[in-house]
Amino acid sequence: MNAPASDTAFDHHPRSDWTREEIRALFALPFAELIFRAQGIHRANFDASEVQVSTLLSIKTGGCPEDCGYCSQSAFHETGLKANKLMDTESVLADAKRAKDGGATRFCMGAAWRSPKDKDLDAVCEMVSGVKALGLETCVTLGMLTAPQAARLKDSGLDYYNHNLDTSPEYYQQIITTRTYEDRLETLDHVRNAGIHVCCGGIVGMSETAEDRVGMIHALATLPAHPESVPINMLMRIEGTKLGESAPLDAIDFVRTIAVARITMPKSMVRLAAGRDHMSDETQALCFLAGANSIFVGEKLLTTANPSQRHDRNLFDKLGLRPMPL
Ligand code: SAM
Ligand code: DTB
Ligand code: SF4
Repeated sequence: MNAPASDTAFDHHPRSDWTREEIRALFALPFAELIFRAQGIHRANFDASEVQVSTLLSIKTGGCPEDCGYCSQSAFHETGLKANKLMDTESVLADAKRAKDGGATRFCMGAAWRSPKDKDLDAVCEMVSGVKALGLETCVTLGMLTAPQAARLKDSGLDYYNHNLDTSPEYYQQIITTRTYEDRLETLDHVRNAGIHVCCGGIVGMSETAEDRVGMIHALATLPAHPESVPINMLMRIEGTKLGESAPLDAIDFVRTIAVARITMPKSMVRLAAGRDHMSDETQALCFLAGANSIFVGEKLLTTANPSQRHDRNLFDKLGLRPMPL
């Protein structure tokens, strides 16, 4: 079938009833047509010169009991990564202050847990309150949550919870076996019901098929409400992980994924997340043209490299982009 002639550019209510056929047809558009539509929708909803800037910190690294095939931190993988205990609050706040001085408006803290223990959650809540008091937006990603845990995080001042669907429902079982797609949807429900903004996206470049990318965007765009933030990660290939030898995804296919996310979730922040360190400035420019309007800055993501601050400042200057104010 043809791509829908009018998408949601001027609709006030983003659609949550996208069909896979419609999403497949968007992916199949001629590239210029796809970018033109994504740009129109981006401009109808955002200032296209502004990019939201977040910084990541791994507050508890490695030794994770989950078997996510892409991850350096899974105990199932021999990646040479040193496992660490949960950081102390003071060091986390010092890092958050540096992130703020570096221009970030949101600080995202990640922990390599299946789900947080209540004692650990006490410490994370203290970190969240401290980061919030610095005048930053707060985000954490701690694995699966119960409803009471989500409520506690909300009370501590949490703005966003990151929990990704990662890929299509049908490819998922080949990537992760220790928790299900339904488990993830349940955590997302708890987060949403607690009144925390949802950050939920996925990874491409995991040797998935084009139809898996359709399925991933379909799953995200048909959630009960669109995630406020949609990170699209290009796989960081890590030696020793199950997916360490995956064939790289063509950059144009990556840009198409961003564009279809923008068109189907018009009011969400679409984040050009992991993978920028291996991307040319030209590919990143195409991602911004396709409607990406959020990035991670800082020289490290959780365990892997990200472009230098100097490189990113230069990129913003070249493209005439500005950090989005809070
Ligand atoms: N342990 C928590 C969890 O998985 O829910 C939080 C941290 S986890 C590292 C957060 C997300 O980062 C994953 O869901 C995945 O989408 C992304 N990610 C992890 N490793 C990656 C890699 N090598 N390349 C790209 N994205 C990755
Ligand atoms: C997300 O979607 N991407 C970020 C954040 N959420 C937590 C993580 C990217 C991790 C990349 C691999 C690493 O640095 O270990
Ligand atoms: Fe653990 Fe998260 Fe890595 Fe999966 S992605 S192995 S849950 S740290």
